[in-house]
Amino acid sequence: MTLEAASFSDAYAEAIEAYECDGVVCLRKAVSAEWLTVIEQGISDALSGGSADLDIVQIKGDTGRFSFSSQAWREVEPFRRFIFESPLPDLCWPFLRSQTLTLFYDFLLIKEAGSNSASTPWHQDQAYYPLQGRKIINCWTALDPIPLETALRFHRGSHADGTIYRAVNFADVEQNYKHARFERPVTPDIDHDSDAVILSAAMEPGDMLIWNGCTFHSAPGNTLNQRRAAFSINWTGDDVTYEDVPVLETYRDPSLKTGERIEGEKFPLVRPMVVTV
Ligand SMILES: O=C(O)CCC(=O)C(=O)O
Repeated sequence: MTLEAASFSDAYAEAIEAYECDGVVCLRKAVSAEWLTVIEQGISDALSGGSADLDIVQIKGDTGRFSFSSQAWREVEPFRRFIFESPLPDLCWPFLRSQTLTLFYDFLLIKEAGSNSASTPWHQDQAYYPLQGRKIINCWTALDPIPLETALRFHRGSHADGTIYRAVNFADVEQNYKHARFERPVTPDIDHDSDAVILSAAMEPGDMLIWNGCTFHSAPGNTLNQRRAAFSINWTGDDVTYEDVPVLETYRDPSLKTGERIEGEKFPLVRPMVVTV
């Protein structure tokens, strides 16, 4: 699934095809060193009180913590700059094959060295969202070298039929997720499915994974002696509508009704730009 960025313009169409076929693609050197510095400034701001929605978790027995924050762009200026002023929107937009590009939310995830237990179970992002539609992507930029031991894993092609499975509880997969929708099928046992093809790629800072909201993925904890951080942006396209169901506050906009397009103050339309005269 990896793609070297050497002849980027030729490879771009192939990357979109790979994304559509596999449900995930890795773009090498997608974010420049200058923009990575801006993101690091955002992390520093977020961790020093700039982001209200910041969780810092220390699991018993681990030496390192893991931290995560979503919708921080609303308060953290460097994140806002990266999302709205960098080449990022134009890089991501074609993957949606959409007339529009809407920012759903940003997500910062830092697994410190020794956050061994901070694993991420198999899940589909869209299982947690109050959204209907197929044009939903997660664009996940590595901020540190990420070797295969701590890399994300993807079940190739698992996005293809658009089935949304029941959301799992990240803290304990044996327990029900608090907003689980019991009418949905349970998450398949991918680790014991001999037909499942698992894609994974070691990454360098600035490499970006793009995956579909229905693609199953998981990740191990960080057993290494180095930080493993990523900043991801979740975008939606022109077929996506809101569904007024119980979800986490970060994904909710109480001003929206079921069936409405999700653009608004919380989920801004980024392309095409709205020009006011
Ligand atoms: O990097 C990880 O450990 C998990 C990331 C993830 O699953 C996500 O952002 O949806």
